[in-house]
Amino acid sequence: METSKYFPSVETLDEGYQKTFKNCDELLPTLPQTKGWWFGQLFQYHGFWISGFCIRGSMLNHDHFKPRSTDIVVATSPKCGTTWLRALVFSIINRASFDFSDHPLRKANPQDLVPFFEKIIHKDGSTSFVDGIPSPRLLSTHLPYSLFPTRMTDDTSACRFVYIYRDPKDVFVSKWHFASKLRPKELPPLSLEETFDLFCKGVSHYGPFWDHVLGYWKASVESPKKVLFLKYEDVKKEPLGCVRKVAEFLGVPFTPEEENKEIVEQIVKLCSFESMSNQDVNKLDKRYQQRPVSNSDFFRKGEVGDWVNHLSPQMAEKLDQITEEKLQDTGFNFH
Ligand code: PAP
Repeated sequence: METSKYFPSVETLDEGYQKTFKNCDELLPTLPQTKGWWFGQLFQYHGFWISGFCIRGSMLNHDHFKPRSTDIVVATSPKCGTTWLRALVFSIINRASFDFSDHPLRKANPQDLVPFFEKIIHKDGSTSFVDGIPSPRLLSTHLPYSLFPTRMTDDTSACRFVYIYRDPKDVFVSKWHFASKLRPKELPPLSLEETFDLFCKGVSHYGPFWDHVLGYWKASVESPKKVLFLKYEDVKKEPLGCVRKVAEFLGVPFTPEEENKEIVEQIVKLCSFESMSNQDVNKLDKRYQQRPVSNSDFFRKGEVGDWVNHLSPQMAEKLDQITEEKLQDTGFNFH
């Protein structure tokens, strides 16, 4: 079980926070558990496999986070395009503040500009850090939509979610590569076949993948002003149109003057895989960053359909079949 080791000074916190930590510490051992693909345990929490640390983040959110109407949440199931969407949303929102030749995205990884919500909500052991971020706050999450409190998801709160999903075959391959890199060398390597079976059973970080996607898709249908639902493959195919769509959804459409200055084109170029993966900051290794993950780990190929190089036709067929079954009668179609 993961304990309060992340919060060494928990006793010094307000009673309300202490209560949340205590509730979480009591809850975790009662949940079904399994080993994560790299390090740590995953717990089955409200139907999703999540680390203890992120469950605690979710509980802190539930009990203490004060959303603002200007909050923008970049939401994804892991490996669906989080890094890319963070970069796009950051550059859309801040387009008037920076020159493209000397842009923050040339000096910082998108995760430092659009922080990971389940993680930073722990910073300082309370929500004080996240409360102190100036508006509009740009946050990023892997939490399923159903885990957000109603004060963030009902139509009266104006905070917005931009979600991106991707072909599960490419998601699995990307996740397997990522996990293989992160996995401690003392452990046996992750077999592609065994990991594939886990993914198919929904046992992966924030899995089952399909339930995650469906949660946001339903929300986008019910509340189109609150949740924008994008597809990685569409953004690859038509990046300019997608960037305009995101800006419009966020209430900051491009003006004719901005269009004349080709701001949309510059955003797309800056955030492209080629540009981002070649920034020195994104070539950094974790040893220099004192982090468990290197910035460079978030850039592999950035292509559509790389699964053909890793999955057998039988595996691909199996995953497609699961996808079809999961989506049956939902009204949603991956294609
Ligand atoms: P996360 O959910 O763990 O934060 P995320 O950024 O979603 O990771 O996943 C990384 C994937 O996005 C990688 O895909 P691949 O393994 O299939 O190559 C990565 O290459 C891809 N990616 C990162 N940046 C971009 C980008 N600017 N454009 C397109 N794809 C990108």
